[in-house]
Amino acid sequence: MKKAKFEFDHLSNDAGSLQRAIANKLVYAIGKDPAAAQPEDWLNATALTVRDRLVERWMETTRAQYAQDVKRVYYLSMEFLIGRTFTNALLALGVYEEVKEALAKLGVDFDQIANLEPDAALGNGGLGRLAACFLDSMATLGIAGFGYGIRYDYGMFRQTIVDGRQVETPDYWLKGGNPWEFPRPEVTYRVRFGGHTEQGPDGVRWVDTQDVLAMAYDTIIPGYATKATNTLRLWSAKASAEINLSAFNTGRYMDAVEEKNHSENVSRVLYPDDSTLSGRELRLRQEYFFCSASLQDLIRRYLSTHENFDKLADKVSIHLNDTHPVLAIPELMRLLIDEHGLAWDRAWALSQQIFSYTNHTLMAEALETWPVEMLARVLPRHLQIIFEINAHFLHAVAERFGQDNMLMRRISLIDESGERRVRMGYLAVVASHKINGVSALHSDLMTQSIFADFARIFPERFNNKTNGVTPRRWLSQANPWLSAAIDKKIGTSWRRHLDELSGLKKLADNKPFQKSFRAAKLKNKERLADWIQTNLGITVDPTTLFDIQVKRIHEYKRQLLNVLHVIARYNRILANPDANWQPRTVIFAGKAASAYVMAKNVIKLINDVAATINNDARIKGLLKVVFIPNYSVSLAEIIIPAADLSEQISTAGTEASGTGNMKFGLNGALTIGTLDGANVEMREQVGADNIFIFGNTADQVEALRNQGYHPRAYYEANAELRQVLDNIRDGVFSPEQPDRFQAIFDTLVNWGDNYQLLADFASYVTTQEAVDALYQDGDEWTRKAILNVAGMGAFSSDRTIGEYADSIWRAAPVQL
Ligand code: 26Q
Repeated sequence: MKKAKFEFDHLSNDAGSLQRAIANKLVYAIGKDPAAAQPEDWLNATALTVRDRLVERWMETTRAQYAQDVKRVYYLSMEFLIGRTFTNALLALGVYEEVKEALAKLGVDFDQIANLEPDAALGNGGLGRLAACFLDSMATLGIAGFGYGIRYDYGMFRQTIVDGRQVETPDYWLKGGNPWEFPRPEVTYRVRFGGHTEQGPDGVRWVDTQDVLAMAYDTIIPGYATKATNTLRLWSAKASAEINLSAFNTGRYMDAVEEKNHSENVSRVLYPDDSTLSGRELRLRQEYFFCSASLQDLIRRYLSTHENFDKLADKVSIHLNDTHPVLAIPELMRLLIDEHGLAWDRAWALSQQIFSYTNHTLMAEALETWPVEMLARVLPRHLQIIFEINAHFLHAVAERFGQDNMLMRRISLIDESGERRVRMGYLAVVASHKINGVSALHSDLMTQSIFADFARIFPERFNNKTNGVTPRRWLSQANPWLSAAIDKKIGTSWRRHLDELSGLKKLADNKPFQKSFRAAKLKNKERLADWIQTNLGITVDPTTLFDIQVKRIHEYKRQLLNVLHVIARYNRILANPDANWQPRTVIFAGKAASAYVMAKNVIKLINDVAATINNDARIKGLLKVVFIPNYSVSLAEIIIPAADLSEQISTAGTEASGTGNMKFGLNGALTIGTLDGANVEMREQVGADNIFIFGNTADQVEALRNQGYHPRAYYEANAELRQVLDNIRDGVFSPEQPDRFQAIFDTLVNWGDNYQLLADFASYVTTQEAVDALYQDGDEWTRKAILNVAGMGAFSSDRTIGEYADSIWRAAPVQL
């Protein structure tokens, strides 16, 4: 056959070419007359123009990956909390200034259209954002990494505050279209549910299933300052042909529409719980839906260039982001055995080399289990496979350690203590060759607590990979002022080599650098103050100390401890209004899971305390409290650079890592925090003198719990604490309903104070005094803030991904 002649334009990136390209897109792709174009149209036209410029690199990378037959890493995650793509793509391509200029020539305001882009909020919080940072780092390092997840129609709910309370509204993020994605209707897989299994002559058959189709949508993930790009492939549910045909043909038109809707519900909405689990069947179906489609897809890709499965484990790594994708394990076994005819032992050996698993929480209530009864109904073949894995595993353990029935009950993949349930974490551990925690402390505690038995059985599997964040989004993009000040001193390559920030250490005392560092911080605080003024109508003074806690609202994260300090400070100011107080603005933001009553109470309390203090003329602006609604990635990019003080105050032993802590440090905030998660390593990196550590250690927390913790004793012994708690109980912040916060009081004083707020209160308040004192010495504060930035080099997600690639995935970069 004659080779077809195929040529295409190589696209230019100068402002003039971009200007023409954007105008062309507006007319020919969007179909709008420039005279009638709305800002949204300009955004979409510009996004398509930018996307074109990513495609060439994308194809080149994909070809090189095939030509070099590199190992591919599949990062399976129910959540990818991407945020906005526009500015990030421009910076990755190095065309930010050019596009800005092109738009200016077209009479379009860059900032206006950039702010119109909706966040892709396909995640709850830390775990989902980590997945997004990892995609950025895999692409930047040239690792052939594929993200696989779900294209939810509705992302994380939008939070509004009505009367001080959280109200959730749906986030239909696709309403204006998504210019970044490529729909791939030809990449569609059948995902089966229900039915039953039959033992046939050549193996097990899974029959009488109800099927849903999974259709792929691809988004290009650009690497920073490299041609390497990767793919995020998200699955959307489509009704199968049978559903579309059978019922429609038999005249049951409305039934058919309903059935179609029902089957497409599987990718409808992100579950907004981040650690109280909803054991809903739809959630299980979501998990299986994307695992099955992803596994079918990656096997097809592998088989397109390999004749058999001999090299599967050399060419494929599958990483499980928490237990949410653990059904990928029995699904791989099913595909290899039932569809491709491999023997059990061979399929199992391959699986064990291919899977690795990250644990993100130790808290018992967040560990995923599914009722055996439900699995039997929804995924009967997978349940069989899980039982068989369990039988093999328990048998092997008995061979090695003897028949210890207590041990067997403890480590069985099936919890038999009540209604029988499958323990997804244990399944992940048994099937993976590597299991990691996300900070040194967390990885340590993991092998001492939830996986203690397994760490004795498989010690070589357990390891630590301390989390990191991408410096592109979290410093370069979010904080152009500080970035410019840093560039002037150490050059620009810290964006790819964050270690180079250590070059700022010697500048910590340098007066001109201190001055530019402070000027950048002030700019960021002014930007946030403007945002608050415009959007909330609250005036905050950018010269006050900005004390910020932003994260999901959770009892273990102890926003309530922060509130206790705020109230104590309020009382102190009232008692002594003319003392030399350091003025503070205390800022909160975060969403509560929609069914988490206590977390919602905390939001109401914060807002009631804010209303009381902000309207109390006696305070004379010495203290302000602001709750910023609808915390999101794009808001984080404005809030975090404005912080003087970062609140990382979880009960020691509960926050697996934290990543907000790193983002704040990178932007020149000092941390007040407990020795929890990655705070421990941050202290090592910045030096104990440059971080405010308070409270009990994880060991002390545990000891206190074991010896019997009595919160009421702290209440009785500490008059200031007692006053604060009595204020809450007596309705000082809720005079129209004095008993509104009785449950908060009881939780802390009478019902056990599970997260030991009262035990840490005194130490926290004393440490806050030290914060004030240091802030009064501006140069000394700035010196320490610089040392914090200088110490954040280790917390780049590039470092984290480098470690995963070397020691877990054994994946080398593609050569371009
Ligand atoms: C599971 C089943 C059903 C419904 C929801 C869930 C679910 C969803 C999300 C369970 C947990 C999550 C999210 C957990 C999470 O974000 N963990 C955080 O992960 C970060 C990245 O490693 C850490 O930095 C944080 O410390 C950890 O809390």
